[in-house]
Amino acid sequence: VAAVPSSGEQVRGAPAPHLVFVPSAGMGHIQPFCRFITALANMGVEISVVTALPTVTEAEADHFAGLFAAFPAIRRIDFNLLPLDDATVAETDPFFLRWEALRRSAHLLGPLIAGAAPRASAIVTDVTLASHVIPVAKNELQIPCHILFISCTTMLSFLAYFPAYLDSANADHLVGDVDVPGIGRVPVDYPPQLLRDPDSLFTKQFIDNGREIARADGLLVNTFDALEPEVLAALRGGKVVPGFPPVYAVGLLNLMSTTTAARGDKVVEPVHGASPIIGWLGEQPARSVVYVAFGSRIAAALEQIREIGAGLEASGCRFLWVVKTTVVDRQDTAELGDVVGNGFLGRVQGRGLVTKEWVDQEAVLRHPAVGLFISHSGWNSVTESATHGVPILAWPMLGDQRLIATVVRSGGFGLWMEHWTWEKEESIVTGAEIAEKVKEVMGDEAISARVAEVREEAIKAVAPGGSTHRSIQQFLSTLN
Ligand code: UDP
Ligand code: G50
Repeated sequence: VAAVPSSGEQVRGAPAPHLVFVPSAGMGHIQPFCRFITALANMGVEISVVTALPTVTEAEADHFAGLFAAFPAIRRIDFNLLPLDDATVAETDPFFLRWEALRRSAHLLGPLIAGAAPRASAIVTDVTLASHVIPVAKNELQIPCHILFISCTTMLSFLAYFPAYLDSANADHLVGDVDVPGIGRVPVDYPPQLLRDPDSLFTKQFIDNGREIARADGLLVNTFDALEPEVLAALRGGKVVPGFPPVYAVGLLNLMSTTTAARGDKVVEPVHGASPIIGWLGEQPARSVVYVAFGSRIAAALEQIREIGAGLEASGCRFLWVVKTTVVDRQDTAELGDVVGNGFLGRVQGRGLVTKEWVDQEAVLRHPAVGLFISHSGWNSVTESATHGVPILAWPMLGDQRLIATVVRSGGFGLWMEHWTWEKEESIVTGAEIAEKVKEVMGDEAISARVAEVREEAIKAVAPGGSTHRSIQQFLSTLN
């Protein structure tokens, strides 16, 4: 058994374990993978990363390039994907299509990973690829396979239980509320809505992955014990799925990657040029700015974009607003002024900053001028906000985002506007309502106090002796 490094110390005297990472697609998946890899590399773990190039988006490409530039010792294993056949053309989401291409090419991973030197100790892959990568690891390579789970533990429990739900409901898709043992009732409109469609590619992948994760050697979740204590206990106690594999709470990964760098032999921090956005934030009073962003892959409807603009304007608050009009960044050719509408940029000049560019979201949330985050509640966004003590106004749209919003609500560190949806045209949220909510939450002391507590708990978890730190050591101690 290899020596277990304590945080920030390189493994000395014993051969370091060699982990082969097989990430999936989408920044919400790539970002936590890069962070976990950074944390482990800072601890002296040997790492290879299987990369399928070109990536779907520019943001993903930039991110991988940054990782390999910061850690020349990390090996890149190029993965040439097989083309998708016609049967999948009905699907339009570029990320689901990439997941499918990775899944259908997974049998090619065996020889690629068998050729890695030193011999791989284990594979760490993404949940979207679980049903295809776990068999390669276990049957063909005979090495352990772990899943780095990039969403919340509530989502993981739902995923793990979903196949049993289908069996008990005698259904092949989501048909009603789901009673997840040990967790409670999940209303039918909280899980990914695509699960109501038995023919969607997403549903097929989700069911296969849900079944197969029970055969993983471990689930590494981007959370920490004090953030989701009950759900973690239920999952670990076998209440959700009997005999479920070990669940390691290894988050929050944004904190893990930076704290290990600070303590490690190699200090690797991303290098950012002087950013005009951070410069502007520096001129604003503490806690005065509302940050508005809906992740890396959601394009809001034009009409809704205009209402958000009206709401921010009417709130009287300072704001930083990231506007996205396309799912894939490479396709974005719109003019910002046209998107936000007539004279908006001129009217809010000085008080509001609007951009279509990729922003360094962590740097924004870390900035003392930011007092509120209006977010789609992607798990990375939520955990980044909590880490920096910024309250969240959750406006989930699709996928896992509503289940994540339940975590924000039950954790008390933000508000979930449950009737704010994005699905139907008649449900456009008006600027007046947005303005009113923004003003209300900006002054909510209970939420501010609670998010400050969560931040403290998160910092404790990643410190030496903290729950995350111990979980990572436990995980590493299983490798040889
Ligand atoms: N992100 C960023 N700048 C942007 C948009 C997104 O840094 O302009 C990062 C964000 O900090 C987060 C990730 O991209 O780490 C998005 O993941 P999340 O789970 O929040 O949402 P998704 O994009 O998967 O919907
Ligand atoms: C991305 C997305 C929609 C979505 C999710 C995304 C999740 C995460 C968990 O990450 O729910 C998950 C996704 C797919 C799968 C298994 C688990 O097959 O755009 O819902």
